[in-house]
Amino acid sequence: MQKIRNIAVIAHVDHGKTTLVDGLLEQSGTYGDHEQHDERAMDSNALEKERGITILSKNTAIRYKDHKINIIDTPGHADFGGEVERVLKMVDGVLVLVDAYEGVMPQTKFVVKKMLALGKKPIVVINKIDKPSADPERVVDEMFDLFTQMDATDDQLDFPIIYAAARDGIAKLDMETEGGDFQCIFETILNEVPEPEGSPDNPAQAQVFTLDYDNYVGKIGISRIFNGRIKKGDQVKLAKADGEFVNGKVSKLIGFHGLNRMEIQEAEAGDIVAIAGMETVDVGDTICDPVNPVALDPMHVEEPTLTVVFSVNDSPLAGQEGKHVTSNKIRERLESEMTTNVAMRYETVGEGKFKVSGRGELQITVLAENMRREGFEFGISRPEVIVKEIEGVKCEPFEHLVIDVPEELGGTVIERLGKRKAEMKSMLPMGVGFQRIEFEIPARGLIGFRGQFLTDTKGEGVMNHSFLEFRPYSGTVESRQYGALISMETGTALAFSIFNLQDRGGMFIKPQDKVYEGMIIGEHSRSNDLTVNPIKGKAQSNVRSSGADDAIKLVPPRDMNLEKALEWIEDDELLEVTPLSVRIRKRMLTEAERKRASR
Ligand SMILES: Nc1nc2c(ncn2[C@@H]2O[C@H](COP(=O)(O)OP(=O)(O)OP(=O)(O)O)[C@@H](O)[C@H]2O)c(=O)[nH]1
Ligand SMILES: [Mg+2]
Repeated sequence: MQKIRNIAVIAHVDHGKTTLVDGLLEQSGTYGDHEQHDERAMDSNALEKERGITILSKNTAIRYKDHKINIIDTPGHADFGGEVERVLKMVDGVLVLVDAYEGVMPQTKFVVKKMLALGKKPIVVINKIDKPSADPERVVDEMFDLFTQMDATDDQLDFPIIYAAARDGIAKLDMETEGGDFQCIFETILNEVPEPEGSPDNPAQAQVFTLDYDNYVGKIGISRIFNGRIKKGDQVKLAKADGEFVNGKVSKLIGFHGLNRMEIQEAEAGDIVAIAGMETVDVGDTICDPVNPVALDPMHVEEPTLTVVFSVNDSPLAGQEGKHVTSNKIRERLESEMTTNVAMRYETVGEGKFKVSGRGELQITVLAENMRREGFEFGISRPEVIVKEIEGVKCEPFEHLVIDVPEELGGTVIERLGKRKAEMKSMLPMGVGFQRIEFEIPARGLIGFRGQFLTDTKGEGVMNHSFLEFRPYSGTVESRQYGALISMETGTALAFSIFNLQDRGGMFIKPQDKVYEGMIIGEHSRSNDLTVNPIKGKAQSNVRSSGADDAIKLVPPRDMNLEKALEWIEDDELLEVTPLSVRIRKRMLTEAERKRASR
């Protein structure tokens, strides 16, 4: 029988998980001699590379001495937290990373809580000790406190600590050691992480924790084998969440090694492999022995907390930039997304309208961003939190929010958040001249807050939040303070008009941009909406209509990317997303319609 260790790497966003996995691959000699690989090699899809964040958890395997170590890299962003919880069930130990300066952050708490509750053995890695502001001792204390608060068992509390600068390939067991490499991480994994339970001689049981799709073999379930053996060609029974058993056949078995996947003939208890051949496979299903099928405990899938409506683009510019624009195409695309993405749901809510639910704005914008890259054009409405009734009480999602701000700005931010129904929980000095303030806030109050926060703190503030729980509805929260500047005309924006409108607020457009009646071209500096004309040229004579008109000095437009725009819009507004543009518009395009509706 193979000697195996299964671990997950968990942490708050950006604390260095994927970078650490790079080092584990590198220093175990897993890469072939001439194998090319990027930095943060596990962040393999285009959006992940571009944004420098992990969106999907991914697994790899390395060899160290006579052991195989299966490693699952997880996303740190709160929107993908549900994924972490599933991954944790598949492993026997975890590397919990924490930034040596930032310390315990909201998602650190979230993942530690889940990990402790599932009884996993933690190894704490204090990462980024190279940072000049690093304070590893303080962070170790924070971790102890956190573990204690969260009722860690004595064994869990007795966690080994590794100090690392993952980016530089350095790791050591105490801060006094000079240099140091990842040997100590490998050794700690072998010594501390329990070997997998279960036996290859029992009837087969493997549980699916991630889905993948391949054009040739179809749906693939990445699974941990808890018992027995699975061979290519095996007849199996698939135990579904509802208790039903479905017959299936293993058409292909895929093993992992470094960045490669290869076909294998057989795998046994303890290992993590990809299994193809079952079109109906879902996350949480157990692939069982056909004669003696016993399902494993179903997996808890986190419920969505946020919804938006995707709709067919019906703006005057519809169909000009994208290739997939119809309701059918959008529905098919959403349908296919939901077959592999268990954290999201969708339903048809009207002609060409689809309600898409997920864990947060990032999760929804990642889907939207992927769609526009594939050539889709569509509208998106303002995000709404999901309100649900619990024991007869109307409840909404609450978040744990942590902000780091320059001391002198703390007051401003506290006041702003107060209006959004946030409750302050603690305030501590943090590094030189900074404060860390923690809040609990309805998720609703956070929608649109980030833009405001960055303006208030001149970009110096850092905010992080993660889902806490559903709590009783907290009443109205303050929303956007400023009105919209709305175009009254359809045509091409001119530098001359933009110049004249600059005093009215911040512009979202530049000269030569196409505009239409009802499109929002900027944020008004007052609270009401204002209808304006962005296409008016200077009366007659010498105005050159292009932006090259050098007599005119224009403030650069505010960059309203998908995320910012989605945070910004109100209920009576929509985003128009195409492969080339993100435009903001009023749902009702003419002023007459809007007036009528507001009466
Ligand atoms: N100074 C310093 N920076 C590091 C270290 N390790 C990682 N980083 C940097 O931290 C940033 C985030 O690293 P990632 O490995 O993507 O972090 P992550 O935890 O995988 O992030 P998510 O998957 O998005 O949650 C990158 O810019 C890394 O280069 C380190 O030891 N020291
Ligand atoms: Mg990562």
